[in-house]
Amino acid sequence: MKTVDVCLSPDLLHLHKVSNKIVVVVDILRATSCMTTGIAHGVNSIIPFADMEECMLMSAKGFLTAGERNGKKIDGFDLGNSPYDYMDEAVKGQDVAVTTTNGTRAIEKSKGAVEVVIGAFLNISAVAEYLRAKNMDVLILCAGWKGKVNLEDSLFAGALSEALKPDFEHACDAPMLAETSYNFMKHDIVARVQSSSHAKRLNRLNVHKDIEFCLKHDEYDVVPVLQEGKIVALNNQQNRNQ
Ligand code: 3SL
Repeated sequence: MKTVDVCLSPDLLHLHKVSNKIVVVVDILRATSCMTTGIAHGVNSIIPFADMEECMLMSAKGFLTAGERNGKKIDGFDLGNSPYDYMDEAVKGQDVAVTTTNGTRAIEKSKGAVEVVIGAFLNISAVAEYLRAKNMDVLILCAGWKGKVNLEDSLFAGALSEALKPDFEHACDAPMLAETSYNFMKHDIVARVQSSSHAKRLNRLNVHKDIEFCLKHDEYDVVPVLQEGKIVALNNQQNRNQ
């Protein structure tokens, strides 16, 4: 039987073998929610950069630049790291270079995987359907915050692990832990996440509406995947059933 595992922080990724797995990267607040929103709203491609300077250089190549450090939009960049930035008509059809504090770093670290999928509550059912159709073990990698575990990514890991039942078995105890947390909190998930450390950080920066939006389930039916370093939509039925 296929297995699902959860890595609660990129700093724990060395404990996992990814070369034979699909890695689902998640940064609910807000990197992978932004990427999912962008792809759903017709962004052509999104290139993730761990390094801010490298990302900035993409501007000269015709890319829009996007991202944050410690939650704040980077000076000189075209977009910040709000899903609402990616809903703008002007972003449709564009290529975006993005760098964020944790999310793009987690993607960078996943590059040895067979496939890297971008997960969020916004597209959780589409991602689950895609994973069920594949004959491959799955690792859900939580971006966390600077190496530390966070609530919202762990809750997503539990929700996705739960959604993969009964086709997958747990590779270790982390999926069970995450599922139990999700099932305990899912009925008032917005209130629960509002008390998380990163929601408090965002609220201090006057970022309020993003939090509720990023916790919406199944807003979009897209599966963003990393292909040759670019995040693009894998959204036709033929590809999903491969
Ligand atoms: O850490 C990240 O990758 C970001 O998503 C953090 S923030 O929500 O934009 O502050």
